Amino acid sequence: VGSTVLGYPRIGPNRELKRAVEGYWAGRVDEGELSRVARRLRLDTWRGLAAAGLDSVPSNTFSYYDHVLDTTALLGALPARFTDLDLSTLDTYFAAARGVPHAPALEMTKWFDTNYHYLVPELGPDTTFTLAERKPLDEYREAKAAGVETRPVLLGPVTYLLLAKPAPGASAGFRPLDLLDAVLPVYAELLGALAEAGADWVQLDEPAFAADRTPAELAELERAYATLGGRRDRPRLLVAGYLGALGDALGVLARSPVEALALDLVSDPAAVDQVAGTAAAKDNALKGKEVVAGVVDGRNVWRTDVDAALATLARLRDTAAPEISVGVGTSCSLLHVPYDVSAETGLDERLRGWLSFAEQKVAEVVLLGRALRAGAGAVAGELATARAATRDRASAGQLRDPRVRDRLAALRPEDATRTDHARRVAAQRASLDLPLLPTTTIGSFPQTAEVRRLRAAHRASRVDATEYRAAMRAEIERVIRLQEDLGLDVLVHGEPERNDMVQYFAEQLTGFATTEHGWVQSYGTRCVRPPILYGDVSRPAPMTVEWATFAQSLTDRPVKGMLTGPVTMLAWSFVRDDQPLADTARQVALAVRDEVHDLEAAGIRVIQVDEPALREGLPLRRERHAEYLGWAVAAFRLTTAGVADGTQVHTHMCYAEFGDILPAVESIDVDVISVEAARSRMEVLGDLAESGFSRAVGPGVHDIHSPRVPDVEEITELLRTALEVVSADRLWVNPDCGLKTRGYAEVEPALRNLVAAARALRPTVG
Ligand code: THG
Ligand code: ZN
Repeated sequence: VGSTVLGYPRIGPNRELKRAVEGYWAGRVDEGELSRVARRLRLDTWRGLAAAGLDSVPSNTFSYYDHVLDTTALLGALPARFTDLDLSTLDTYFAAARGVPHAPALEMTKWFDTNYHYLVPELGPDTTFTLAERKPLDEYREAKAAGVETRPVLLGPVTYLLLAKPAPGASAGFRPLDLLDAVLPVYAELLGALAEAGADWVQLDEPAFAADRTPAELAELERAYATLGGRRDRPRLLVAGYLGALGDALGVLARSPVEALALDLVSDPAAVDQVAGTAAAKDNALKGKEVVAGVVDGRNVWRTDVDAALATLARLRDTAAPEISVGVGTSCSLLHVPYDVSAETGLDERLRGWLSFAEQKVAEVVLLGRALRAGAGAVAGELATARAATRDRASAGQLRDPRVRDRLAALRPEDATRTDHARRVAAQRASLDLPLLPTTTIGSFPQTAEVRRLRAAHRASRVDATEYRAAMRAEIERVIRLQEDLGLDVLVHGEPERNDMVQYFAEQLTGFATTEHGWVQSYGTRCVRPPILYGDVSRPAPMTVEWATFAQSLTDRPVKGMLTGPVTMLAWSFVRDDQPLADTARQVALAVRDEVHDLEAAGIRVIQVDEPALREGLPLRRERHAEYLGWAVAAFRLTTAGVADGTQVHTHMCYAEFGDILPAVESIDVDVISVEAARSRMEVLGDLAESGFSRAVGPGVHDIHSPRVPDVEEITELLRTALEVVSADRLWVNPDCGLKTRGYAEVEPALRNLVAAARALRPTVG
C-alpha cells in the first residue's frame, strides 16, 4: 500500500455536490448534470491525490448522500417500501435517504463518536443480498480511464451488519449479524469482479471493532476474513480499523489471511506495542503483512508533529522489519476535516500556519512516507518547515491566558454545587409562579428568508449595526407577541441573530477561531463549519444579554436565556490537542458561567444551557465512560452552579439514546430537562423514571423533524402517557427541539394545539 489516506471529503471544495444534489431535488438540475458534477469532483480528487505523490489512491469514497446507504444499495438491501416505488435507481436512493409520502426515510444516526450521521440499514431474517449495483467497479474503471490506479474502499461486511438495526417485524431474537453468511458471497463476488477489472488492493473498513465487541462478534470477524481472504480470485485486502483501539480485533485480523492492516495510531498509540509484541512472538502472526500506520490525524486540524510521527514509524519498523512492512496513512478517513486551509485567507496567519486540512494532510502523509523510505535526510528541508510550525505553536504565548488559569486554579468544590433541589423548587415556585404543565419551546423560532438575508447583509457590512439591531429587535418583538398570543408560559426571544449554535458563541469567545470555507459534511447535503478551539478560552463581553433583556422588557412572562453548554461546544469544534480535554472543558465552562451570571443579573429568571452532544461524546469503549462523564458533568455543573435558588436552570438534549448516560443526566443537577420523545412515543421517559431522575421533564410532544402538525388529541395522548411515569408537578409541555428549520405555517398551529392540550389537562391533574 505504502503511503495513503483512508478516505477523502466528497462534498466539494466549494460544496459543489451539495448545490447539485439540492438542485436536483428542487428540479433545477437534471440527472445528467448532477452526474457530471459528481464525476468532476471524483476526477479532481483522484488526480489531486495522485499528483500529491500518494503511493495508493482510494476510490469509492464518493457518495451522493452517505456511504452506508451506498452499501445498502450496492447489496440490494433497500427496504421494499423504497424499491416498490418504481422510481429510477437514483430516486429510489434519495427516497431512502429523505423519505417520500408513505415511505418514511431510513433512520439516521451518529457515525460512532463523530459528528457525521449515516443512514441505518434495516435488515430482517428475510433480507436477501445481491450485487445490485456496480458503483465501486464503475468508479475504479472511471479512475483507471483517467490514468489513476486506485484502491476501492468498501464498508466491511461485519461493520455493515453491526451498524444495521432489525427491520420492523423481525423476530425477537434476530440480530443483523446473523446475516453474515448471506452477505459474504456478495462481497466475494464483488472482490472477484474488482480483481478482474484490475484492482490490486481493496480496503475494507471495520471501525465497529474500535468499540466494545463480544467474543461472538470477534468470532464473526475472524470467520468473515477467513472466508474472504481464502478466495483466490481477489485483490489484496487492506482492513482498516479506526476511531479507536482495535484491542482483541487486532490479533484476530493479524491471524487472518488479509495482506494489510490500517491502524489508528493517533487515538491508539499503544497499538505500536501490540504490533511489536506480535512481531516478537515466535509465530509472528503479522509476518508478511503490511501495517499502514495512521499517524496523521484524520479528525483534527493540527499539523502533524513530524518528529513524533517519525519516532512512531521508526519504532514500528525497528520492531517489525523485515517481516512486517510499514506504510504511512491517516488515522481515519479525511471525511471529517475541511478541504484546504489555504482557502482561509481571513484566519490569523500565524494560526493558519499551525493547521492542516485534508489537502495538507495528504502532503504530510507523502512527506512521512518519503522520510520512512529514503531517510529523514532526503526530505530535510520539508521536515524542517514542518518542525518550525509545530515549534511555533508550542511556544506561542497567546495560547495561554494567566487570568483564565488563575481563575481555574482558584475554583473550590462549592463553585460547582447548587443548593438542595427541594429548596430550589420552592424558591422557583415563588419567583416564577408557573401553572401546572407549563408550556415552552426549545429556543429557536423559524428562520425566515428575511432574517437570513439580514444576517448575511450585516456580515457583509451591507447593513450597519444600527439597522441590523433594529431589524432584529422587530423580529424578537414579533416572536414575543406571537408567543403571548399563543398562550405559552415561558417565552424565548427566538434566536434570529444566530446561525449555528456553536459557531455563534465561538465567534464571540477568545481562544476560538471560525473559518470561512471549512465545511464538513454532517449528513447528506448538510454541512457544518466546526470552529477551531486553539487557545485559552474566555468571554470578553456579554454575548446574549442584550437580546434576552430586550425580549424580557416586552413581556411580564419569564423569558428563557439560551446558551450552548461546554461539552457541546467541544464536541462540535476542532479542539486543541496540547492539553487534556477536561481542562479545555473547564475553560469553556467558566466562559459560559460568566454569561449565565450576567443573564441572571440582568433579570433573566430561567436559563437554558443546551447539551445535545453530551451523549455523542461518550467514548466507544465502556472502560473510558466514567472518566468522560466525570469531566463532562463537572464542566456542566460549573456553568450553572453559581445562580440563586430562584433561578431555574434548564437543559435540552436531542438524541434520545440516553441509556448509557442516565446517571449523568441526574448529576448535572438541572431543574428542568427537555428531551426528544415524540417519535419514540415517550419511551425515553420510562428509562429516565426508572433511573430515579427526580427533576422536571419536558418530553417533546411535537416531532419537529416532520412537517406534520399534531392535533390536540394526539398531544393529549402523549401527555397522558408521560403522566404515567412523571408526576404532574414535574411535567413540562414543549416541542422536541428548536423550530429553526420549520415554517410558521406548521409551527403556529402546532404550538396552538400544544397549549390547548396542556390547558385542557391541567384541571384533570391539579
Ligand atoms: N451544529 C453543529 N453540529 C451539529 C448540529 C448543529 N451536529 C449535529 C447536528 N446538529 C447536525 N445537524 C445539522 C443540521 C442542519 C445543518 C447542519 C447540521 C445545516 N447546515 C447548513 C447547510 O448545510 O446548508 C449550513 C448552516 C450554516 O449556515 O451554518 O442546515 O446544529 N455545529
Ligand atoms: Zn434538540
